[in-house]
Amino acid sequence: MPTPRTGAQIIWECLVHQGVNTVFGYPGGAILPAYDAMLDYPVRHVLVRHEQGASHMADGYARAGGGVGVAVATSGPGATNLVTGIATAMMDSVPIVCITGQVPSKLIGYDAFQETDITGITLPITKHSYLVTRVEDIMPAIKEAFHLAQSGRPGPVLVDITKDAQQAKLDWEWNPAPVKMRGLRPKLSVSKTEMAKAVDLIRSSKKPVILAGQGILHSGAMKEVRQFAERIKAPVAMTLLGLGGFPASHSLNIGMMGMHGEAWVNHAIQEADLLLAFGMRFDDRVTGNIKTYALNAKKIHIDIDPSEINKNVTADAAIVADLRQALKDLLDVVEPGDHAPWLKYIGSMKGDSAVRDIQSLPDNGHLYAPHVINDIWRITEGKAIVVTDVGQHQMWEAQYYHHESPRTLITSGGLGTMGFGLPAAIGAKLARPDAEVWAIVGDGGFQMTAAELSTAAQEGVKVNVAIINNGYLGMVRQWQEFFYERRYAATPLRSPDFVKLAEAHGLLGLRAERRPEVADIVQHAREAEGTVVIDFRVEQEDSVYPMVPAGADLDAMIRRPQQPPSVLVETAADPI
Ligand SMILES: Cc1cc2nc3c(=O)[nH]c(=O)nc-3n(C[C@H](O)[C@H](O)[C@H](O)COP(=O)(O)OP(=O)(O)OC[C@H]3O[C@@H](n4cnc5c(N)ncnc54)[C@H](O)[C@@H]3O)c2cc1C
Ligand SMILES: Cc1ncc(C[n+]2csc(CCOP(=O)(O)OP(=O)(O)O)c2C)c(N)n1
Ligand SMILES: [Mg+2]
Repeated sequence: MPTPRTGAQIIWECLVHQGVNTVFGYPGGAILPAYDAMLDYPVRHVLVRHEQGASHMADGYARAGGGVGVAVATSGPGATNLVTGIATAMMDSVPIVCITGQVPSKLIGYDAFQETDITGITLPITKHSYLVTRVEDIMPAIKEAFHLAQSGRPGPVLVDITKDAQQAKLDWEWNPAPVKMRGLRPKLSVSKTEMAKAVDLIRSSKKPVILAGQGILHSGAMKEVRQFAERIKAPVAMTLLGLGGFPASHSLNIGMMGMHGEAWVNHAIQEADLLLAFGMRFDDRVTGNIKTYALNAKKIHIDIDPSEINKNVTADAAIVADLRQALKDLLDVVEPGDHAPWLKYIGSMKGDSAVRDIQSLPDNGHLYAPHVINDIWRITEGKAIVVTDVGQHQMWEAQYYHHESPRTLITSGGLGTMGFGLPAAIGAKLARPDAEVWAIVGDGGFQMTAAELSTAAQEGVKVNVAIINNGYLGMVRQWQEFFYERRYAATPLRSPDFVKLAEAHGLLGLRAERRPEVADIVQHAREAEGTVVIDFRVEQEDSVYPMVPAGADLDAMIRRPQQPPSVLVETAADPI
């Protein structure tokens, strides 16, 4: 039965029908009708301290929980503050829906107070955006937004709703019919010709490498990837965003590829005769110099987005499909394989992996970031959801926290957004309240959105924040060390007393400066109630190794010097 509703009420009716029970936002004039109506609906509103926090929280919520995250903001500055989070979600294909208030429709185009063309601004960083000026268009726009955000390759959608549309009334009822959109007809059938080509390439390959990307998580293809890898006995290399899509402890998992990937993985890729790209997009951090990338290898590319095929790397067999479905089809026809000599060869490049276990190295009085991260991994038994910020600590996390299951590493890969870590961790915890959530952040990135500590305190959300405090914008300092003759322009960083900062928020603040202190402090944080901030004072000028300099050949890596002052070595048998 149609019932009288305001546009503001329709917004919440639609969100509740979409299964939304938590939103992240900040009020203001143009969205006030919606905020007023919100009080009558069973939705938890998390009041952020800056709208960037809302879009990152919605992002972390979606990545951790596998659903859609929702951010709400007012017009003008509220909407523009969402932009960095929207771009972050776009680059990493994360489904979020952002709802913004807009000035009354009659004022659009008159430079009204807090008017900004947010649909125009976000055009290139959303899958789609709507400007809704009539109350009757609110439901179709919100329904389509949720559909688009999750369908095919996921991504962010923005719905900008004028104040008068929120205030107008309508006799309204929910339309449960599925969304049908003209122009959105993804052709997702696995081509028989391409399948046959793929099967031939797999059969004749002696040195295959599976490149496991984030598409595995999106399609829920963990089981199929595992079955496939075990069937053909091929090594599996991970992208940063694919970590967790294939268990770190699996004997076929050889580790991360790319700029800061494992040396043996990059060598294996360069020497492979077949690459099987599963839901990954050959980012430049993954390929290095594209002209010399895996020249000996044929490529099979499975991706749901046809625009990814032949974008960076030419495919010899291309399957445009949901990865899980494609692998199911392949598993029906692919014969068992055996690549023992190839696996042995990669193993020999890897050397004695115990050397990489930094816990077995003697304590030289210095605290290194890998020690901290390795201890967090060990103490949480690899079961925590770890959300990182961007920089050196992010790469060390990828190297030293071993992810066994999907959606346990949440990190900004494509945009590399500093400030992502803390708010995304708060979002992740709200999506997965039973999970232990750690934010591993740098001293620089943490300060970009540290105000969200206040959100965590007000909302009673527990995340453990490990600040890898090296006194530098470390990753930039590393580039200055390697490529700019150690001219540290604008990278030394003074920070507030992080313990006192935590205490100012009514939160527990802890500090560790020596290696033996780490384990107890990590345990203390886990057991404490509420969000805990730990200031880990680590070695200031350590660097992330290996490193493929930007644009260099994938196997032209800078390696960790084996001599003091560094006690960390990569492997006993490094060839270079
Ligand atoms: C400081 C820094 C350093 C970095 N160093 C590295 C590094 O050393 N190594 C590294 O790997 N990355 C690194 N990155 C991350 C890098 O920039 C990319 O974000 C990452 O490599 C992308 O991984 P991806 O292709 O798996 O994921 P995405 O970029 O998310 O691509 C996923 C692909 O899967 C497809 N897809 C989505 N859903 C499905 C589905 N259902 N079925 C099939 N396909 C689907 C999408 O269309 C897309 O093409 C770094 C980032 C930063 C900030
Ligand atoms: C918003 C934003 N600004 C600038 C950069 C460039 N950048 C990448 S890493 C980095 C340094 C990060 O420093 P910190 O947070 O202390 O982490 P660390 O590298 O020291 O672990 C900078 C400035 C970025 N990625 N994002
Ligand atoms: Mg730093």
